[in-house]
Amino acid sequence: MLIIGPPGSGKGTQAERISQLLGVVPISTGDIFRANVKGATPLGLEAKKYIDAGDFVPDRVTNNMVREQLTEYDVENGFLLDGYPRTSGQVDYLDNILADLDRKLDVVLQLAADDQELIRRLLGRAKDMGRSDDNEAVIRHRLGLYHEQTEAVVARYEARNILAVVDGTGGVDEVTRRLVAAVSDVMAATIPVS
Ligand code: B4P
Repeated sequence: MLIIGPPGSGKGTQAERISQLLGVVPISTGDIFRANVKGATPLGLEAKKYIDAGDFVPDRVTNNMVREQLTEYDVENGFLLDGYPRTSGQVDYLDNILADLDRKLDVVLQLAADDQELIRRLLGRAKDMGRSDDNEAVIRHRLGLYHEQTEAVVARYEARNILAVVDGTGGVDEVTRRLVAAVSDVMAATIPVS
């Protein structure tokens, strides 16, 4: 499964809950980058300048990292990618990784919320957690990149009939319930009628 949405839509919050509820391995590219920045690893040093500016880390770096994660972890019972793919090139690359692993995507969850709500949430988080990419100019840039590049990713999965668009507004528990219901609806629709 994938969870896709603009910055602040609640991907990180919900990915943790959904992966626990469904017993699948969570893989968040944003979290992996931040852990590497914190540990000052070569990957972290390279990623930091992009993250701080609100830009995407280049595909060659991100793609290799995801391949390593999907190969290293036991994803036999499923995985939930959070924040990847974000570009059309990453969709192609993920298709290749999954073909090599003889796996396929069942469900793509898109979390929706409007830009005003997203900016409000992220400015709130800036106060609480002080993340280096949560200031207004960088937040607007990240939202712009989502509209320019990641919406095309969503459209590609919609064309494959595995997309579920879920309202990301309201309480956290309420959104979790909607996501679980959406997963089961998409899965039920794949059962052949005999
Ligand atoms: P991410 O960590 O994925 O950051 P993000 O898109 O801003 O989403 P985030 O996880 O922070 O927010 P969430 O929706 O959970 O990426 C960070 C950076 O890493 C990127 O900008 C990029 O540079 C790099 N990167 C990552 N993946 C990449 C890729 N594939 N390719 C290239 N570069 C990549 O929102 C959480 C906030 O909303 C929290 O404050 C939470 O408390 C609040 N919230 C959640 N649910 C709520 C609700 N129902 N009501 C109110 N508030 C809620």
